Amino acid sequence: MRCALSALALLAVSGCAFQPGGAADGFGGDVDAAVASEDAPGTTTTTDARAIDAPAVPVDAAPEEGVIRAMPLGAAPDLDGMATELAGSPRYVLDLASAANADLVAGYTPSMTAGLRAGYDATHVHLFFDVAEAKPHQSDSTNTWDNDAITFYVDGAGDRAGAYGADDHEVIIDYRPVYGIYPSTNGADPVIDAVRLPTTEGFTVEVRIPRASIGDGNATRFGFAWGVFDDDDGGAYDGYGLWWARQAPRCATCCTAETRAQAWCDTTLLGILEFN
Ligand SMILES: [Ca+2]
Ligand SMILES: [Ca+2]
Ligand SMILES: [Ca+2]
Ligand SMILES: [Ca+2]
Repeated sequence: MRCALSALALLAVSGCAFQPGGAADGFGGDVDAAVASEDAPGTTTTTDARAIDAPAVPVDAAPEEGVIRAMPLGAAPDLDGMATELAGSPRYVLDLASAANADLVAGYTPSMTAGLRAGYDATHVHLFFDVAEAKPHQSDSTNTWDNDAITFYVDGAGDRAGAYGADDHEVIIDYRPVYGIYPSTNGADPVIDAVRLPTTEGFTVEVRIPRASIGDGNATRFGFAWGVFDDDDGGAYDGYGLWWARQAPRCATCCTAETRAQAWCDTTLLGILEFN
């Protein structure tokens, strides 16, 4: 199980938006889940014949293992829990039944799937997570990672050097919604502005991060990984896993509090997020 870290979590007010330094949107309530369940659009177009749902900006690079490709936003950014402005972004799919570096407790039946779309504009990186599970969402715990949650990891320098440096951060946003950035002692945190929206299938989390708060502020390719935590019965989490974990020599001195290497203490596991 994950070691306890001091949380830098900020509790949202009764609404579903949480914006440190800004006003909450107060956006919440059930919405149609179409946004959370729609298929990823096609990602390449090489002939004159184009599908009518082709993205406005075709991905110009072939899929690359472990790489999340962020697309230019296709509409004005609106932090509302809906993926409208990310309609042209590939949707990367994670199923806890087949997740990388999975940590599933005894007796847990994998029962959470999720998707991620990424986009960017002149000032921000946008991340859109859609989570689906049939069971009620758990949000009873103080630790973000012990609730139903999405998580992502940012290595702003893109060095994936192992030990968490000032440019390396773990972010967890849970269902309450509360977020934490870990470790709470290193460097300047990325600025998180996010909304969690319930859907009929689960929930979405839409995040935007000022590009100026990632690495040196000019990164268009940086270390990145993402995953989910599933808690199905209260208390500690029951399932955790990553979309992808890099195969690389691990940092021998990084995760001494864990039973094995984990993305929150060893950045050699991270993949990449790259602007298209
Ligand atoms: Ca949106
Ligand atoms: Ca780093
Ligand atoms: Ca759950
Ligand atoms: Ca549990």
